[in-house]
Amino acid sequence: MREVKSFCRFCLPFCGTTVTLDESGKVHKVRGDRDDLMTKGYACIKGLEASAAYYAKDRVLQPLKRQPDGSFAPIDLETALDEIAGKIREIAAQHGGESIGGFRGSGSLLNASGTSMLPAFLTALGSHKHFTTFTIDQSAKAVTMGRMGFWNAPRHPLHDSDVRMMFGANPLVSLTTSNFDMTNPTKRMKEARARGMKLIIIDPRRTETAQYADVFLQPYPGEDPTIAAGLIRIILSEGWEDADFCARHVADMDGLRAAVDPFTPDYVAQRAGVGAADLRAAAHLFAVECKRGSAAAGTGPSMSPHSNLSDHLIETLNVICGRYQREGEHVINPGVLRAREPKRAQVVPAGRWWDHGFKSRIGGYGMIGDEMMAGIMADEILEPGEDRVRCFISHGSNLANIMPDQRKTVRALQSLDLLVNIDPFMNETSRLAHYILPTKMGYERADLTMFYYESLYTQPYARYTPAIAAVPEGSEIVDDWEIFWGLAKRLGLELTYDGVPLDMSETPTTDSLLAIVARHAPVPFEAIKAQELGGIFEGELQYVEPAQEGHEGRFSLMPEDVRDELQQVLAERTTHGAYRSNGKSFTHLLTARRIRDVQNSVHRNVPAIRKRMPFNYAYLHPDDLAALGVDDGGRIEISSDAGAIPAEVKADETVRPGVIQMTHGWGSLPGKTDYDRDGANTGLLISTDRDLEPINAMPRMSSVPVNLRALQTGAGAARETHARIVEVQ
Ligand SMILES: Nc1nc2c(c(=O)[nH]1)N[C@H]1C(S)=C(S)[C@@H](COP(=O)(O)OP(=O)(O)OC[C@H]3O[C@@H](n4cnc5c(=O)[nH]c(N)nc54)[C@H](O)[C@@H]3O)O[C@H]1N2
Ligand SMILES: Nc1nc2c(c(=O)[nH]1)N[C@H]1C(S)=C(S)[C@@H](COP(=O)(O)OP(=O)(O)OC[C@H]3O[C@@H](n4cnc5c(=O)[nH]c(N)nc54)[C@H](O)[C@@H]3O)O[C@H]1N2
Ligand code: SF4
Ligand SMILES: [Mo]
Repeated sequence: MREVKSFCRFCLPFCGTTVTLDESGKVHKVRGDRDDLMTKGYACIKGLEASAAYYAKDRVLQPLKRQPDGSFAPIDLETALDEIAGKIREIAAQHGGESIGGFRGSGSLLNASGTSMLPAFLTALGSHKHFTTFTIDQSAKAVTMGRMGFWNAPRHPLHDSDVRMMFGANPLVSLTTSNFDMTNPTKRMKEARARGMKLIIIDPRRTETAQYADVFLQPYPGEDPTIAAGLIRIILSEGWEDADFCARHVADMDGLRAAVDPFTPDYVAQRAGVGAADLRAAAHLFAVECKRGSAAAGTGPSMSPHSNLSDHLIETLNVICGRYQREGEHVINPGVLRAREPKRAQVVPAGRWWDHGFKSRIGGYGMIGDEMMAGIMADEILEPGEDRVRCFISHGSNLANIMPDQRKTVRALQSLDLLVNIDPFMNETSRLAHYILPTKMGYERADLTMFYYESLYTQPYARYTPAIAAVPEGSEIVDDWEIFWGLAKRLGLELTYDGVPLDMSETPTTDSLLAIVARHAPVPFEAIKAQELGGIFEGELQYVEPAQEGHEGRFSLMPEDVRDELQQVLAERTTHGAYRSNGKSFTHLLTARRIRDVQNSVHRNVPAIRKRMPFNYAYLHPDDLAALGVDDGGRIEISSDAGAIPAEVKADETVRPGVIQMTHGWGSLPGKTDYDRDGANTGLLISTDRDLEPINAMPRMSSVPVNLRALQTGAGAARETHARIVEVQ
């Protein structure tokens, strides 16, 4: 046995770990590494159980090909790539490059050498059909930047902020939220509180994070536009805004004032179910008592109706209070791996990029960056037409499980001429694939901390790790990039990788690709590699520069489409406990919520985790359980206007009455789910036929109106309950 330091690759913080390997190079044990510069010994159960995950029964150890009877047979990688390339060539020749699509999920987006390959591959094929999880997550933030414009320098950094306001984010569990520190967040929260930082939390659940809040608002879900508009109104009517900043940088203060005027404290309190005094306390604490620090949303608002509007109004709080770094301030984290750009004390005006360029034939949705909207992905496959997507590559995503509207997604995936799943596991998506191409797991590959998320660190930190563990004996698995390289070579494509054209005559290595990723770093790649624990690569200190001479850009806080949607919110007549949705009436709102034990659909195969979390419970306030006549541990049916699922309930006093919470990523394929084995898939309650937001086609994935019905328990009823569960799924 020997111990090696590396970092966990399961989620964003990339916790530093000490890994015990046996003689054959197998991961034996993992513990948090106290010496780690960022996470300082923290590691969660998912990371600690890496050995159980890596060598789980459902790990795929060689490429598999679907047989006519639906079973899978091993195929060697070169043959598989020959066959797949042949099929892609045929489909592209017949229907054009646009008929080839692909999706990047968390498994791709956490893999520094692999992730840039799918977009490079699709671009080379002439296809726009590139999707990622971003547009079923928090792409509302990109919509806000595109409609409001954005400050060219960062928001106030955490270390000298005296306040943080979070709408529907729980960083102490999710370790992700852009408005906090994802590395060892409980420790960071205690440190921030010890130096006096105030915290305002707006969440229908009294979360782990809310335990630290100075002001906690526990509204009905889906009321973030109302609450944010109400906070803006209080601040403006009291004159608590940063008037100087607004006068210099905002184009339409009058329009903003007029639009939020109807959102009086009493109106907001009544509608959102919060106290008017608490609302005022939140506004006062944020705008008057504290002068540095920002507000931001997590997935709660970004998955609820009016998600783009919510995000826009929440960012508006930062604008009117001027919560951005000004000329001369030190830019704490200018990044390491991404190219540095000057940060100027000026507004980049609204670009509305989605209005220009490629538009989907589905709903006319445009692009955000180089991405199409995941909310219309299934329709791009199903809707007849010449450029219908016929071949699809899923890279590091369990699409069949995690996409909203599971039934439609599965139907779409099943209708493809070719589905290739690049994933280490036999999961729901693998079961639908024509080819499963398995890859190495984290410790088996060289890597860098992820460039996409480096701005979420509080310092300019980056770390390299070599591959430390051996691949399982007898396996035929490769690094992710090798699959795309192999296909591109066969198809004669030229790949532009992360902006750099590759020499297609020379096979890269993982390190040569990582060197490209790190080409902008202030120190050479070799210098990053040389530091076992990584480093804080400050380079030349960066400061916010003055605005360019004659720069005229201003924020647009109340453009027409935002104003219209806000008026629409005002016109809604919501009766709590009797929610209308598509012609039906519902009693409760179902919201998303993450749990520590799993990462989306991953880690359900780890016995220690399943012991703690046998399936995804539905969390309800004890009063709601009493009203339903169901005990803790009883079973219910949850039905929305799109579908129904069974669930075992857990009493949870932290959840607001009227709200039911359940995490996603569970259940199996429709019709093949055994609740006791798989849990239930909340994607069955979501429709992508309707309720999509404008611009980014974001589905309604939280604040979903549902009805609840007790399933009989007790003697004699078990069989009936089981039958009902099978029927529902
Ligand atoms: N352990 C673990 N960590 C994860 C993940 C995981 O599955 N497991 N997933 C990762 C991913 S993919 C992401 S995107 C991030 C997400 O990170 P977060 O956004 O922090 O996600 P959650 O922890 O679910 O917190 C969302 C909160 O929103 C609240 N909420 C729900 N609806 C509403 C609403 O309408 N309004 C308001 N104000 N609040 C609402 C919920 O009660 C919940 O507390 O987490 C990442 N981290
Ligand atoms: N109802 C509902 N649906 C949701 C959400 C919700 O809150 N509610 N949240 C949404 C959000 S925010 C997100 S981000 C998505 C998450 O959607 P996904 O990212 O698709 O979800 P994961 O289950 O994390 O899937 C990651 C996959 O990558 C694989 N993998 C891990 N490492 C590697 C690797 O190195 N290479 C490759 N090729 N594969 C690897 C894993 O085995 C797994 O199958 O779900 C979305 N869906
Ligand atoms: S899974 Fe756990 S140990 Fe691994 S990076 Fe995420 S939080 Fe850290
Ligand atoms: Mo996500």
